[in-house]
This record gives sequence, C-alpha cells and structure tokens, in this order.
Amino acid sequence: MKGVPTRVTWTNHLPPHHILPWDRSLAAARVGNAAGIPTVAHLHGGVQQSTSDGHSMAWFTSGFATTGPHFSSPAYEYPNQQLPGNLWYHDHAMGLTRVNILAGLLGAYRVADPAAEAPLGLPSGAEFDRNLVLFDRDFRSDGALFMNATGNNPDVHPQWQPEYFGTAVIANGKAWPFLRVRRRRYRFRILNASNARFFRLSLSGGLRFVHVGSDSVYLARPVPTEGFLLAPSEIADVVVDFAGSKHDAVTLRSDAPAPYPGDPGEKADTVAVMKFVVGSKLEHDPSTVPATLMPRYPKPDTREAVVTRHIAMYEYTKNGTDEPTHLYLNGAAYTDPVTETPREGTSELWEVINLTDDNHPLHILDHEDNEMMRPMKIVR
Ligand SMILES: [Cu+2]
Repeated sequence: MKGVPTRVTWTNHLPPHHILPWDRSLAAARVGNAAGIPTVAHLHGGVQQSTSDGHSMAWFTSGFATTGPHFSSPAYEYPNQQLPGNLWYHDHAMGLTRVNILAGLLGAYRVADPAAEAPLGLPSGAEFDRNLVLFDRDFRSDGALFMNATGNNPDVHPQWQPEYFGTAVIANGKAWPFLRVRRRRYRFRILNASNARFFRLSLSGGLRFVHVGSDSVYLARPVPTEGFLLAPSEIADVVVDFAGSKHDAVTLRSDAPAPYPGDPGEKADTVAVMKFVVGSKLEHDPSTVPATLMPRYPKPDTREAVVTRHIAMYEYTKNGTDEPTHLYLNGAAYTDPVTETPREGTSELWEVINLTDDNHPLHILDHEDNEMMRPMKIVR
C-alpha cells in the first residue's frame, strides 16, 4: 500500500546442499568449506535504502552462519513511497541468482494506491485483477527440476551455462495451465521471470491486449496491441476483454526466438503459454479502460547531461570456440574498482554498446534512494 512501509525480516531456510548445479568457479558468494546456500532478496523496481536493496554481496546462509561482505541486517524496509505499479522480488546472491531463481526464489509485488487507482475503473479485485508469472523450465521424468550440469566451457567453468531455456512454459507454477474466465474484462500483470527466454505474446482468435502499465508505472494513456515482447524481468500490465471472443477457448502464446533475437530473419515456433476457457454467457461488466491513466515520472532532458559515458558489453570466448567464458563492461570485471562516479544531482548520458550476439535487458539499481529506476533496453 502506497505510503505504508512493508517491513520484512528475511530468514534462510534452504537445505545445506543445492538441488541445482552451483558452479564454484564463478565469481560468486563464497562460503568456504561451510555448508549452506547463500541467498538475499532484491525487490526489483522498489525505491528503498541500499541496506534494504538486496545487494548481491549481502547474502547470508541458513542461521546467518556465513554472510557476504555487504551484509548488514536481515531486517529490510520497503517504504512504498513511489507511484503505484508492479514490482517483483527475487534471489540476488552473486553467482547463484540463476540457480536460486530457477529453484523458485521469486514472487510478485504490487504497490497499490487505491485513492489514485480506484477512479480509473480498471478491472479490480482478486478475480479480475491477476498476476501471471511466466517462466520456462525443464523437468526430469519424475517431475524434478532439471538443469544441465555440464558447462559450455567445462574446463573453465565445470557447470556454468550462460543461458537457460526450458521446454515447458510455466504460468503461476503450473505447466501450460488453463484459467476459466467470464465474458468480461480482466487485468493481467504479466511478469517474465525466465532466466533467459524472451516472450513475444499474442492471443488466439484475434483478441487484443490494452496496455495500461509497464514495469513499475502506469502508462499515461492506454495502448492497444495485438502482441508484445516481454524480456526477462519485464512486467506488462494489460487488460483483455473476453466479451468479444468468438471462441470458448483462447490461447496465450509466444513466438520469440530463444536466444532472442536469434539469427536475422529467424522464424521461431509458436509455443503455448496458457489457455483461457471463456464462459458462455455475457456478463455485466462494470469495469472500463479510461482514455487517460496517470501522470508519469518526468522525462529526462538529455541537454542537461554534463557527461556522456560509453559502456561496452563484451563477451569473451575461449580460443577457437564460440562459447562465452565471461562478460565484462569496458574490459572490467564486477570485482574491479569502481570506474564510473556520477555526481549526485547531475544528469549524464550513458550509451551502452552491446557487442554480444543477444539482447540484454538492463536496469539501473539506485542505491541512494533519490532517483527512480528506469529499465533500459539494449539492442545490438
Ligand atoms: Cu532489480
């Protein structure tokens, strides 16, 4: 609730050994010879103090037996003093995020502002305003999660694969589920919580989405679309009106190549995400989509930039192979000394140059609680 702080004291109840491959050759959370799985929760899109932001080196193991160098306290405060919108929280432990998120350490989070949102008249209440959390997974024949435990460069990183693509699409914890819906409007806050898979979503039967929000903020005006791209960690807030459906079943599906965008002209197969089973009788629908939604954060004025910085992302490969071993920014590792030191109160223009084969969604974590987070999308 906007203006009402959420206070969480995080505890770690993970088992002593990871259920998925934890590659100890990565620059990562190090527990030495101790048992226990490091974890730390990051609220993505939240504006909070750095001590509550889930720094990747603020991890801790069960019972706080081992803690990372940035760990200070497990008592976090999320002020919720920001515009209403959609966030999510997930594990952020250095070098383990890929396996900890795959194992399920994630969830959806909303900042609600009823005084500002109720007058919009959008579909509301638990039945008509739903979170859809999407990701891809592979499973063993006994139903256990599967992650390949052989690295792409096994003599460098024995178990590390830079990307993960599962064959099953999971929506709210179930593979290819269905939802019974009435013939009326629904609001879906769709999160892509995949490690690497982009979704390009559309609906069968000619139904459209009306976008009302993107990540942690509302749009100024609703935008109707037939389909849209959703990169990992992005959230689309959409309204779908099933009243006009000509069919009693509607499929939400994706046709994004994996990895994205793939080779020029690559046509990916369309895969099902989930199904909506549409009721037969037309319902009274008190909800609406208004012509205007909410004011947004002011747009930055690039003329105010005092510095232009160039940040190049480069993936290093082992000699004679195409397989990456690591990714550096301007040739520097995560553990190297800080090179970019913007001054508080000034504006800068950052040009991020993606020299890798794939798209990489980026966003800036603000650790001083004075500027809003804006996701940046970098296209090669
Ligand atoms: Cu984040």
